[in-house]
Amino acid sequence: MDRRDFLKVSILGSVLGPAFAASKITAASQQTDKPNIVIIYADDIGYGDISCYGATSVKTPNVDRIAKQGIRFTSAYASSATCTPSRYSMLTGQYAWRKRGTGILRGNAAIIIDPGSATLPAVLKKAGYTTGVVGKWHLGLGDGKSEIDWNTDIKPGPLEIGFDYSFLMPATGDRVPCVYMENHKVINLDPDDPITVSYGKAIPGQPTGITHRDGLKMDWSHGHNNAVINGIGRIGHMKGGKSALWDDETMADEFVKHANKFIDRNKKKPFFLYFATHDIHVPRAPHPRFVGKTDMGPRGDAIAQFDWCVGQILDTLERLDLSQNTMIIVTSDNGPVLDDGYKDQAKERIGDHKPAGPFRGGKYSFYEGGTRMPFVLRWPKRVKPGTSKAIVGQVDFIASFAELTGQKLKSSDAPDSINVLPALLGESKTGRDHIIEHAGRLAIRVGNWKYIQPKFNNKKKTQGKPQLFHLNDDLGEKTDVADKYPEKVTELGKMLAELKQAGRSR
Ligand code: NG6
Ligand code: CA
Repeated sequence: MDRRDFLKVSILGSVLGPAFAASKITAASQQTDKPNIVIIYADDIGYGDISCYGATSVKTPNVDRIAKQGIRFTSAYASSATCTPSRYSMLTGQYAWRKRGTGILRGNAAIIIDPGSATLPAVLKKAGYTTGVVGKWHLGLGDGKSEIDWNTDIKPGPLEIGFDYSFLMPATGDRVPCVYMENHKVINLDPDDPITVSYGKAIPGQPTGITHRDGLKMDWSHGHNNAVINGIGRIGHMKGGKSALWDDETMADEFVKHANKFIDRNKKKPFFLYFATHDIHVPRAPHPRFVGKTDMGPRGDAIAQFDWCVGQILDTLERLDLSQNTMIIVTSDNGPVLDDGYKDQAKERIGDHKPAGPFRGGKYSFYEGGTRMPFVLRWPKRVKPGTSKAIVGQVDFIASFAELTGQKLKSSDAPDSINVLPALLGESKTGRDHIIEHAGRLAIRVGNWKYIQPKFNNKKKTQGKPQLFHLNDDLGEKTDVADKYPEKVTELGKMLAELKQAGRSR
């Protein structure tokens, strides 16, 4: 109800008295029909890292439980093969590659989502939801007019783009500042020990991963040799804020605690929770109780920890009797990576585990392994269990949930978000007819054809040829069939160019 409707209703209510009261009850019960929405967003978990998608070296019983009681999607996509652009696309409904400055952000970057725009939380808030984000942010903070001062209120941030509550890691686990923020503030900060952050020069007198390499509890393999926090080298320099520093080993517990509290506080009204885990991004330092849960070392153990987080949220929903009318989605922001900058044995101990499942590539890649994600959805009240091959994108959440909650989007809102609600609910076998994938270059999947742009040189001139794969016979994108189907190459190249040019997908 917008303000005008609200005024109309209140005026009518006072005139009509009891008759109106009855209709008010109907409206309220319709409200409760809106499902709660929980998106659990993993970091760097690949299609093959989850047991209901084929993993055997690690068990993910909680994600599997959602798959069993809901729908397991096999053609669901993140928009990009790295974190910031995938998250940007999911929350704005606009492909990140359409906007400059949406690549992997530094820890002190300004916010890249415009306050006041029709974001996923803003749309749901308008529909009457209480909205919260817990976990990894990595979408920037502050207006960029001046350096972020971590010792004062920091905004704009999530609260200015549609969230009612936030408990965050500002950027990534491997980037400073290594502190938690609640709403506008760094928590547990001692004013006498203020935080300084630098993504340029080292801060004199502070140990770094180079000067103090011998004492590190996890050595770095590339990058990650600036500030040393909790015995781990990070990207970026940081000084101060000792009492506010996080502990990597208890981070999953901390996020779960705040996600559960948010659910508990809002159990009586529809809520939207975006729960973005740190797992299984680097540095992988799971809690000791998960160490050794798999034979794959920290990367495998972090998957077990991730699954535990999912289980905790499921248990909370169950305990509060919210399971039936909560739509819960578990998916990931980009494909898998083994060595992402720390010597954590991910490569050495992988065994026969296939992190990207049957797909080629992983994080940073425009092949399917980069963006094709595990994606399970459960909403017992409405959705029948099954599997789905429908093509759906995380970028589609806004248009789909706007439809679900009776919100109208303006044509300029969420330009790449397509309403795939029938597919998400298992009521249609088809979702989108195409999706654009992004990792430096763009690729487009149309039906079972996949076209990958040629490489460009630094003058934006093509260098090399486009690639074409037929995913039906070649899920692993092993055989480039561009020479065999030149018309297809032309057709898909043209379609991609037109979609780029149009500035929108719908
Ligand atoms: C890279 C980092 C990598 C990771 C990534 C972002 C190095 C050498 N590599 O630049 O470790 O942090 O950025 O990952 O520093 S993402 O999942 O948040 O996109
Ligand atoms: Ca990621």
